[in-house]
Amino acid sequence: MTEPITDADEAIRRALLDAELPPLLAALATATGDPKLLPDHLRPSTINRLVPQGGYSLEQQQEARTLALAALAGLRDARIPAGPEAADGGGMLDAAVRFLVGTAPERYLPLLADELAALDDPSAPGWHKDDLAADRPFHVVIIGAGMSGLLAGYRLGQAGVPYTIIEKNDDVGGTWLENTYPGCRVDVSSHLYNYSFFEHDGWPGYFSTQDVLLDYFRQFADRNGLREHIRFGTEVLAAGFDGAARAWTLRVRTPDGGTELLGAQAVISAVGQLNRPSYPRIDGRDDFAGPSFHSARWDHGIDLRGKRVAVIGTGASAFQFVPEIAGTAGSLVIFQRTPPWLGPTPDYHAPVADGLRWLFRHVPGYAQWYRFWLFAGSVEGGLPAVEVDPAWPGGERSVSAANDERRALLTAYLDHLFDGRPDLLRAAVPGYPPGAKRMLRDNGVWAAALKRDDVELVTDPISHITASGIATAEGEYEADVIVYATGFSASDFLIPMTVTGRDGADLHKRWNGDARAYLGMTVPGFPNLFLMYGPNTNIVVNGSIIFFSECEAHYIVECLRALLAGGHGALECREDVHDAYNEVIDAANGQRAWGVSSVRSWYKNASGRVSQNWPFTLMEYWERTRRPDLGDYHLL
Ligand code: N01
Repeated sequence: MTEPITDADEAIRRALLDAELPPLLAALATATGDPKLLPDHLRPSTINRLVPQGGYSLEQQQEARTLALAALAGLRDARIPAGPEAADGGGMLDAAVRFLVGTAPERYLPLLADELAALDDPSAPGWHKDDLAADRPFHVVIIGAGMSGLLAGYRLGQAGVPYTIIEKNDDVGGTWLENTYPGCRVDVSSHLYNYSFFEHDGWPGYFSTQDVLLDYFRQFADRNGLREHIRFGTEVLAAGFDGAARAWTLRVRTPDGGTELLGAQAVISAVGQLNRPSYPRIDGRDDFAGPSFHSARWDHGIDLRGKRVAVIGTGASAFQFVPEIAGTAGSLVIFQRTPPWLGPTPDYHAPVADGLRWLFRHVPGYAQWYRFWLFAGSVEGGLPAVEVDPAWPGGERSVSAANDERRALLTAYLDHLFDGRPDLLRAAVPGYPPGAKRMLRDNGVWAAALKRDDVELVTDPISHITASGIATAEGEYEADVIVYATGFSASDFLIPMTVTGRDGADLHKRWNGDARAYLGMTVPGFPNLFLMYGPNTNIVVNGSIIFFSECEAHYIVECLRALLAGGHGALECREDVHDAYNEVIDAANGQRAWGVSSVRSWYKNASGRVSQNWPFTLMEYWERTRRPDLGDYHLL
């Protein structure tokens, strides 16, 4: 609920300096019903989030603030009481949507309408098991209580389908529980990186830190009674499908070290992609005499003060913790194999501005419109800049004119960051196209850390690890502590579980290191097994991964509805449907910067196939996951 406005004009004027203006006008128009708040000449010229304020000129910004001030003063003087979150005064909703996203393709409108109504939870199951198959025993086991698993449990609860979540850790949160390294935070806007239907009271920062996100997921679990369905400290070792019983049996390791068998009619794997630490295969790794640990298993018991710390890797994790420990450690030596592209993000570490917070609290629906605005810009996000132009002669520099333009901008940013340090600049400019590897958000702290006298960047390849440090062909770098910031075994889906499907088929043998699924969720031969954040469902330049989880949870629950309503035992993806789908995915990934570049990245598996990334817009996945087409499945 919003709070009534009591502030004087001057205070409102100050708050407006922090406003994101286009969605503010939309919110005020729907709150007041006044169409004059949506004049044609203040329509944003773009929904691209890289362009501030929808492309408003300074004059347009000034005019938008003047209009907003008058509307806010009007709300105050009329003593409009605290209202519902998304008011639609005077039926302005459609006009406001078109005002904001008029530049978006018409096809996006249904998705955007859904998004705007998110707090009403349009994706909630519109059915209940009691109404479809009250007496049919049907229990679902969900593996993992991270962001996806909690969501799956919540949705099943809404549909009245009994479920148990098996979680190897002692708490919820998944990746946000396990990654506690200094400086850990998300690189998607806080106001987008959340469940669309579960609002936060007020995100403290534009990009949330790990503790804030962990708290959010804990609150989600607590407020929705999810914990009583979770068995903590329990790990799924194996899952097998019994074709006669049309049921799964899972073997789990219990907290006391014993094992137990659990039955389920369906299994949802929500084990994540980026959670099994990957340690590099470097000779002598076991010889190191001092302490060493992986960034995702940060050893807070080791005091880094005054120590010589060696860091291997310069991906997203190192990028966040290096600036935090530089200056605490006695010295830092960072081993870089491939530099990341850096996306300038001045507010990366900034708290949400006071004025913006004030507006969220006082303008009915503004938080929703703000989220909607971020979302609209992320449906395509950076995709157009990573699409390959086959006629473009860019080689490993760039994949299209737009990509080359991005390269020039990002290189200019690096020039600026490393001004006066040609040695660091040489090491910092990537030799691959922007988007081929994960780009990192940057506000300058990485370059500032590298420029310190007590920090050294080494680009010579590591030859081996010794008892006292790390050796390259040029010599040895002595260290007291080694931190492996070497990422995750992202393409090892569902490892180390054994998963046996119909007729004894082994999932890992089927995949042979090259995991594929239909819509990232279902696999031929494995009836009633659903994967969340499965193969080719990772997005890297557009949007929040939580959007994908919401699409997946919706689709899976709709599959279960079809089973219960139709009296079917199980559904199993058709091989031809699966294969045709994967051909489309592979062809499209081959037309993205990450597919054509030869650079190493966690987007690809050992065979070089892009097994992680979704190559299209959010729209395509949303459309494909609204309702299962039962023709895609064998019904058992
Ligand atoms: O892992 P990475 P990460 N010798 O795989 C290097 C998410 N995430 O944990 O590039 C030397 O990106 C490797 O070098 P190279 C996010 O999606 C998000 O940092 O392969 N170096 C690379 O530099 C992210 O993309 C957030 O040549 C070796 C590094 O180790 C993903 O998780 C924060 C090596 C690994 O980088 C993974 O990020 C953190 C070797 N033998 C993580 N082996 C945010 O939201 C590997 N490397 C901000």
